[in-house]
Amino acid sequence: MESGSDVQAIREQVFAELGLYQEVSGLFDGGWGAGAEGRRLPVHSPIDGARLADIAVASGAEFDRLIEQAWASFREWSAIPAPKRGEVIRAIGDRLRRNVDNLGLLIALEVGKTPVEGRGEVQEMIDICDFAVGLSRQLYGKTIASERPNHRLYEQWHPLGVVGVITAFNFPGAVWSWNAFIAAVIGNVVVWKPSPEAALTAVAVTNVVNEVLDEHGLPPIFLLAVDEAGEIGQRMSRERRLPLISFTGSVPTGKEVAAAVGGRLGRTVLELGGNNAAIVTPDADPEIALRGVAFGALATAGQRCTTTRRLILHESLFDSFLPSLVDAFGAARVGNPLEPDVLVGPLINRAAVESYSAAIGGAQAAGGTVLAGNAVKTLAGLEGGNYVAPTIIDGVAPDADVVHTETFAPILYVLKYRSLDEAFAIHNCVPQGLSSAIFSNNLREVEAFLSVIGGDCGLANVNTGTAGAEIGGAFGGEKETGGGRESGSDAWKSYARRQTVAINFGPDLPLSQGLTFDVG
Ligand code: UN1
Repeated sequence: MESGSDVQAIREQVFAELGLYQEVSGLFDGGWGAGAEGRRLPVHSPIDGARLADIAVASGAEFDRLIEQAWASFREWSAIPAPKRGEVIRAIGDRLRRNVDNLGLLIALEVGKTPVEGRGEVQEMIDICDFAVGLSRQLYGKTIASERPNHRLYEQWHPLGVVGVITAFNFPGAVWSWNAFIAAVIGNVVVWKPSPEAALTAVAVTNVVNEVLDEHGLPPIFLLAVDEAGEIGQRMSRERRLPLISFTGSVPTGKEVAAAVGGRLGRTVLELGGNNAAIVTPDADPEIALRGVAFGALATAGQRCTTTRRLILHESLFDSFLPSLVDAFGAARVGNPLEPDVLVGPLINRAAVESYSAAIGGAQAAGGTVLAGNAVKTLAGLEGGNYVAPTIIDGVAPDADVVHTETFAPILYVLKYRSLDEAFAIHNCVPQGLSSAIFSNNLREVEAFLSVIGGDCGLANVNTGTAGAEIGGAFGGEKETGGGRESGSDAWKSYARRQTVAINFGPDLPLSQGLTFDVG
């Protein structure tokens, strides 16, 4: 093993740079302190199973105090003019720039991404800071022409207060930042409950961002509560002092969150499962399609919400495109992601490996043929890691249960189509609706895909894959993906309350709709 790929050596270097220890606190409410109940969350690297750290988790009482601190911070933070809040987020972006390599490596260690992808994730955090800085001067409300004389009618946007953000393991920093930095420039305070599988990154990020706030003499606005199970998340869903819960994770848990938050008429931003397809037509550029599908299916070892899970391939391409794709899957090196030429790192845990095997078994039982992969790998020196071979399965019906289920692993189902209408029907027959792609240089095919009867997802890509969205667009999807939008465009409105203001500056009281109401 090369020294640059040694988990322990990199752990030591990254821990020293980021100020992490073997034992860290998982509760930040302005200071680091947790563990009244003595519970510890062990953090293991999926690369080799090594124990990276132990995180002291928050108790219920500690969480309660944290919510009080959050509202105290809100009173101070929301009183600062938005462009000044933007300046603070700019400083946070600069601090993230300084830490881009170390945070990227920490993400690699904790969730098994390649350092390139880990760094890319931190770059997404930096990008959203830049977006949020600009937004801090663009929180526009509309002015509306009033039907009454001497009246002014306009909208203004206020922060909601304290918003809860619950994140998944696969983007342990970026997805929080899409929510947190946008919410913050509007004037909100953020309480974060990260996935137990990626809580160390959350500790490190919380440390970095609050250092900046502290240096500016500002209150803590990015609070953290790590839990090893679901208790804190459930509390957050029920907590009336959290007017918004932004949740990223599975459809079943998302339904529970929606029910609990909806039951108290709170707001949600839901980013749930994806089951994304790429349509490759005879008019596709084969090289671009090959690379786009391979990146979409294999990046982050198939553990993105945006991963390409279904390839909808024209019948004429089964003898040309498909063999090239099988070769590309076979050539993608699986292994220690810290090694330079590895493209596919480990899955997050043993349960994910079991889901991988179960899905392949289910696909075979449904008539599928394995064209590539279908192997759980034990790698020398990395026996505690969770490695699987990228898999392609042909011949399963598009409506088979296994094809409708999101399995967080590098498994691609190939589905045959003849007419474009059939391709769209296959595309839209799954319950999820996050990301979609078509590879074609045919304008008619592309525009049909982008029309109402085409793809039904929140994200539509043409000649680029389903994964790898930029932060500038609104990110999210339809159907069981939950309908939420995060990140760019006008997604910020989810974190704000709209107030329609009517001002009468005249000497009379004219009523709307021309009513008269003379009392005397
Ligand atoms: C996710 O998997 O939840 O579009 C987010 C992408 C990344 C974000 C994925 N920028 O693939």
